[in-house]
Amino acid sequence: PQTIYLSDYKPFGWQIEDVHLTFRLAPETTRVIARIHFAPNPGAPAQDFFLHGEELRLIRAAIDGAEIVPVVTAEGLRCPVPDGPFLWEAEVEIAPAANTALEGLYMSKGMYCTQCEAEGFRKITFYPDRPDVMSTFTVRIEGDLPVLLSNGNPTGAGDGWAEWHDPWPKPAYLFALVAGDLVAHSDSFTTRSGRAVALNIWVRPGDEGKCAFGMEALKKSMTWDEEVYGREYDLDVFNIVAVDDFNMGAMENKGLNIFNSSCVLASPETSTDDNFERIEAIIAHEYFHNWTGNRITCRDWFQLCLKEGLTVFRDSQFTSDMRGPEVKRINDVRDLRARQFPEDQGPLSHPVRPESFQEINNFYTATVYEKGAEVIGMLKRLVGDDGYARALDLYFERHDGDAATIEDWLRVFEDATGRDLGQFKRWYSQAGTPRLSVRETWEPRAPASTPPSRDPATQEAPDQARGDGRFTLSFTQHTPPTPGQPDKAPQVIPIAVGLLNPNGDEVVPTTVLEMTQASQSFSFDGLATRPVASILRGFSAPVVLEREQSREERAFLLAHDTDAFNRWEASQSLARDSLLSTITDGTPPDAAWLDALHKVVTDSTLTPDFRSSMLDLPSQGELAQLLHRRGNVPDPDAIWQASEGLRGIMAERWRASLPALAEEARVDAPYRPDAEQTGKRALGSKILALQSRLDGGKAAQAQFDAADNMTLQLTALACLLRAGAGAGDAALAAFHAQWKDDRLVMDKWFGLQVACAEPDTAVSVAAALTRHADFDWRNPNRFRAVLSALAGHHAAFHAADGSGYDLLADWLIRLDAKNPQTTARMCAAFQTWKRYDEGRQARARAALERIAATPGLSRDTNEMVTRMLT
Ligand code: BAL
Ligand code: ZN
Repeated sequence: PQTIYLSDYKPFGWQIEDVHLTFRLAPETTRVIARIHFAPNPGAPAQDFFLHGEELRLIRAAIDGAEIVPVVTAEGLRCPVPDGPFLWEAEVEIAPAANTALEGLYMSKGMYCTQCEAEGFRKITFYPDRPDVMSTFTVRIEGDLPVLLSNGNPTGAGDGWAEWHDPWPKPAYLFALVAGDLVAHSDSFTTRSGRAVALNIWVRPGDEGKCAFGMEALKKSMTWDEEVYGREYDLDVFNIVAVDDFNMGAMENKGLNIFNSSCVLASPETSTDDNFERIEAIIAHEYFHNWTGNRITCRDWFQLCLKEGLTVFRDSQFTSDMRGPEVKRINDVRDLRARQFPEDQGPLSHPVRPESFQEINNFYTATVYEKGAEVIGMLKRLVGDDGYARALDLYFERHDGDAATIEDWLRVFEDATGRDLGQFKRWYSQAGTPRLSVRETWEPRAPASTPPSRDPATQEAPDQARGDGRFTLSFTQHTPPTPGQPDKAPQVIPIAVGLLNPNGDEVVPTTVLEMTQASQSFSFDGLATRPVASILRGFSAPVVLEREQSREERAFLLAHDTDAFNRWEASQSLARDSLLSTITDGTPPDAAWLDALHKVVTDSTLTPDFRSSMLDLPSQGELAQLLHRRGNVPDPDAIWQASEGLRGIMAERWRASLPALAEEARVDAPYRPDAEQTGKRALGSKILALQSRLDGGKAAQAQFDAADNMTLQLTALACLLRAGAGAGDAALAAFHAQWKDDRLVMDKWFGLQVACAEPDTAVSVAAALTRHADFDWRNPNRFRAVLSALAGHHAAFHAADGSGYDLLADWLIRLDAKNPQTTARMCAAFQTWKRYDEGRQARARAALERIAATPGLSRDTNEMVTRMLT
């Protein structure tokens, strides 16, 4: 397979003035007729005229009305063209019903829909399918279906046809078409400059009752983007369509967002609080792309983080504003550690802006998205809120209508703030998670007049804490080698620090230390007593902080830190140490930590949401990661036992408080998926899980029987399944009987059984579910429900006999022939295989080699397994 390099970029030799497409829809024989005005691109080097095209049957092609016979290959076509502007015409035939890859134009339950990002448009017609070629589109759809949609504004419709015009030049990856028997949940929005926008969420009949929440989220997003970023919507209509068969979560096509139905449809009875929050965030994300992605797009796919990192950062800001910043930050860091850290620290490691790829679909990763957002968070911290606002205003002003690069992005920050971001740019080019270690020094008598070191960062304590003491933090940074990058240079690391007095007062509020060297010290002068340092507040940089800190100090921070994230982090760190001691030498859990945690969890002055987050234990994958970093070979069974044992001890130790906590978490008002109720239910579900360890599932059964919403029903079912000994059998059957006709709820039913199974049965539970009559493996949601749940069950997936690896490999091989994109993404489950013992490694390697040896393996999956085997 061909490798594509960032350094090889060259502009396309032609510009496109306009595109006219006519679609004559038929499941097996759709005709696509294209009329495109090309003109030479004066800024491009000389080149042959080449249009991408895959799986197209060319019926006819013409230039300026004269028929031609181009040279057609599996990748596209070539032909001679005139020196000046010309009209290109082509008619092709495609078969949407046979398109199981869900890229290009395909069918989902009788409905036509498209997915063109990144390179799906070339399966629709011959075209320069690259993001830096932008044009206006006029689309005519002919088909015997009631609803015919495309991008932009509607310009005409009649019996069996509709026409659309999108006045905003866009690259082909933002093209969309939908045709089906759909109903709309409609509303409207007036932008702040007075444009009336018709809003529609289009769904299959029967789902119209599940659109209200998504519509509210859309309107909130539109208002928020106006208020916070000054961005207004720019068409007369904004359409969202829900599709059951979809590889991703959603897609930001101009004016016609297409959503995986799981990411838009919601009702209290069928969706959990987590579903509601995720739907709100994804609707916001796709809407925000209208400016960060669509109006300003990417020059090439290497710049993917330009739109994705920024848009994830923007949707995180939105969720913080809607639901509270503290728990959002905690959740984002948990997610980063669970998904991005393994990627950054394993064979799939790549920079936020990769420099080469074989299949771009394999780079829609946590690194590009989530680390890309972290990089923007660091930038904002470094330049301040005002600097960030000025830079973003300049970005929109300077680059509206452009296909831009990371260089363009950084230049607006330099121009708006006067900072040199040359070194900061390494965050985009260096892969791997930096390790940041810190040493503390306390000098009780060090008058402020004597400079402590060559560093300029000396801080003065406020008056009330004045003394002669100097506290110094000495940091060292180091980024381990990653594939293709053996040596790393120091990065700019914003380290947010606060200092507390032993009595709990904050003597130095949050201060951002800017580390630029491999080793660097920062001193705080004029202190009366040795402070306790709260370092990396708010997780101010995506690094691994290696800090030797006494348990007493961490317990102190857990109790007193004014930074909510670091309060949580102090507890996580104690939890990690406690679990690691249990795993490595059987030491019982740290009682002092459990008591300190209990104090926080029962502190009713704190929000239930935060208290619930405090009850989260480090995931088993995270513990394996940590053991590996410390030079140990993780034993998944020991990790499982220690984690389960700890939960059992928490339940016993806190037995007396659980009923009162459960009562406090009870919601009496009618269901609302807002932050307040969601926080209470989250706390309640953690308490129920502990109670279930004591009562065998009695309280959970009562909750299951009484539940009037999916959050309570599903958390109760999970507790019953985990209680074992058949405690969940009746509830599982009742749940199935109640929801067997709701495909999204049935995805939960499939996934939960695997997630809640004991390690020694989870693989057989998953295997049995793949034989269930409702296991439609061609549907990505159903496939993921079972097999991602297996991959996420640490002890089961890494079963010593290799059965977890084998089952996943069997299914990936089968799916690859139909849907390479989803297969390749799910291959990443194997990325940590080299951490484990020799037996497990041999079995994982065998599974990967079996996938690699599959005849006809897709380019997508081949690239992933090759990177993991190298
Ligand atoms: N652009 C692909 C889907 C998303 O990130 O919104
Ligand atoms: Zn996105």
